[in-house]
Amino acid sequence: TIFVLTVPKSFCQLPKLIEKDGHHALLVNGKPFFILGGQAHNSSAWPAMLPSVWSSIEVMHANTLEVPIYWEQVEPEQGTFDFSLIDTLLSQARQHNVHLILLWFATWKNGSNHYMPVWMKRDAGKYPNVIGKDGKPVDSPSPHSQATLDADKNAFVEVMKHLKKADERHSVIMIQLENEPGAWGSVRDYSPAGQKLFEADVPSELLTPSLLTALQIPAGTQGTWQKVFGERADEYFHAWSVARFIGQVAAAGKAVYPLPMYVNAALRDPLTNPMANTYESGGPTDNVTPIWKVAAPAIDILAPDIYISGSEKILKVISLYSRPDNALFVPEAALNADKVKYLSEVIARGGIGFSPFGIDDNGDSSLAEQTNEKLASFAHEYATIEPMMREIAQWSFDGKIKSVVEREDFAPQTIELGSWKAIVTFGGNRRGNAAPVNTDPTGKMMIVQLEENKFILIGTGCHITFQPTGKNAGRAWQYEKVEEGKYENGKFILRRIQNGDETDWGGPGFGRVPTVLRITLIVR
Ligand code: N0T
Repeated sequence: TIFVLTVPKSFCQLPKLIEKDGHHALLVNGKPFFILGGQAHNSSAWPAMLPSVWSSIEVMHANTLEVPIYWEQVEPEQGTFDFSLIDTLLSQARQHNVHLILLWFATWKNGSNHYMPVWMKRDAGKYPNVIGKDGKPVDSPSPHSQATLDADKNAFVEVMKHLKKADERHSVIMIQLENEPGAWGSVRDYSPAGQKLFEADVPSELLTPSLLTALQIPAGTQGTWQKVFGERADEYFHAWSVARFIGQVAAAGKAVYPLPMYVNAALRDPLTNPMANTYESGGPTDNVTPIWKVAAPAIDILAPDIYISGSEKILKVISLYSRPDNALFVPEAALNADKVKYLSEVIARGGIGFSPFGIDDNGDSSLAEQTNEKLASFAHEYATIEPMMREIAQWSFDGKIKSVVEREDFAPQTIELGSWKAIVTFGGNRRGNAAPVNTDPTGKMMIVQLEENKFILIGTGCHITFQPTGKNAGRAWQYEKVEEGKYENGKFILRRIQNGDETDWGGPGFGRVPTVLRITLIVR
């Protein structure tokens, strides 16, 4: 007997990004997919470290592992390539039924050249660093070296060739180019090569009316960097140079194997418009994303790494990076409980994924328990969302989801839902009566509007009630049904109906572990 194994066509579809009405989706096997991610520590992509990485992925209920691949390991000698680590990652990802995002730690890692192969580090003349204003070398690679660009491009193309062959099942759904590129310690490259370019005229690609508008420069301005961009000239020049470099690496890789690609940003303060000597200069910070879009069209997404605190700042970052031309993706967030609520916000904004950083025990097994504790709050969210991830990704893409997060003042918040207004009050107890306020503002509520009067709610640390508005304003109302349950294979599975004390005292309550409710309302 001959068995013919038919692989469904969707299985072979390349991961792809799409956009509709400012909402984005990452298609995996042809359908919107939301990345419930976890990122390994920097030095954990070694076979001996991977058991802890996978154990954390399991504990978290993550569907995607973000993991570095190292240029120094991939090309130990110039032109000699070692893909053993990539193959190990691919086979283990399949075993664990988890997707991968590979992080190409190459010319830039946090603004430095530390992942360049030794043969490059030994030849600083050929692969130079940035020179600071004081004439001294800075610990950051120069974006103006053709030799460095050629070497990075060449190695990355080999990686993508290998992936194309070795990953027909598309375990790898996206690639991060470099890591937090830019420079700490100098706003730009003052080397003779850099200086010459800086003193030349701004390239015409950068002087389009739409870009000048985005950068708030009067239309028609032209001339040198200094003349066109004034006090921002140094930073914009570095952003242009770094983005051009990485854009060419990405384009070369995509020509071989066109996976979605992104670059991550070490953020600047999103509220005070500080100068670039106070943050990493040249990376895709919020003020230079328009430059990056023009300089590096092969980069699909500019993505914020969220280590800052405070809801005002973080919500601002989320809105700055979710734009019709930029899918919102948070590839790194500090692994602590106060970041968890923003997962809902990213989903509600039509984003494509979220991932805390540093999920494994980092080579110290005595930290395993502590690590699991830190993972717990993400684990509760992921465990709730994971079985309904495909539905959530579709609703998010369709713009059906709204979210509020608890602020530092613990104040109630409202969500407009057409002929209903939802009022969310924060407090840690399930019961409406005598609910204490949360000790930390970790509460949040996400609402999916399925129909005019029918909603899916996922929340923690809050209560919700409704008010008829618009055409229903002033009418009496009540719950038709408050169903608690979960999604499985696209169907809502009822656990119980909430009524009586569970709904009468200030509305249904949500504890520390997220609950999924399906609520239907009626007016009388
Ligand atoms: C992140 C991580 C890892 C004045 C830090 C954050 C990761 C990288 N960098 O653990 O190194 O690979 O992307 C930089 C945060 C800078 C904060 C500066 C505050």
